[in-house]
Amino acid sequence: MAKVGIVMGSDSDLKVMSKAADMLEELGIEYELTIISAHREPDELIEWTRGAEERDVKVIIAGAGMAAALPGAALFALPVIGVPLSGKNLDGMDAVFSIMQMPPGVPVATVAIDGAKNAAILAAKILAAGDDAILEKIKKYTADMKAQVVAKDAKLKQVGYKQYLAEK
Ligand code: RP5
Repeated sequence: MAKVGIVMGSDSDLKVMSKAADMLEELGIEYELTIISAHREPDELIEWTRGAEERDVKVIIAGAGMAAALPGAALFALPVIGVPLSGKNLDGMDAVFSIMQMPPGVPVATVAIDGAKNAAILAAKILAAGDDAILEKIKKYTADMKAQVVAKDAKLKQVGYKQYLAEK
């Protein structure tokens, strides 16, 4: 079965990157979760990426902070989504620029800083192009999201902003 490969540079990234796993579980999409540091174990990263296609990984979500290196991106023929992670000193700006500024010919779809949930939804949308069941789940997720905002607005109008905030 088609799956998403989630890879991150350190276990210190796991708290944020687990949100991608949560979202994929909610959509019923298989995934694998791996820690490989591009800087500390480049050979392992290359091996993992080379084997991804054989393992039926159709999209990779790569999360990294600081000088976020995604050298494996060039080895994977299918889409790669990068999640820049907020580091300790530069609040993730370092990782954003590292991940966004891939050289011509090596595209990486970059989501927001710590945007692991959106990375999972984007991965699901990529899979949905060839999978009607996933497409229906995404449509339902989007409709549910809208319904939640509509309900919040109705409550705001009903109880007023002071009561609304007091209950929040
Ligand atoms: C990056 O360096 C990792 O993705 C992580 O965000 C950052 C710090 O790693 P640790 O020192 O916490 O292992 O490669």
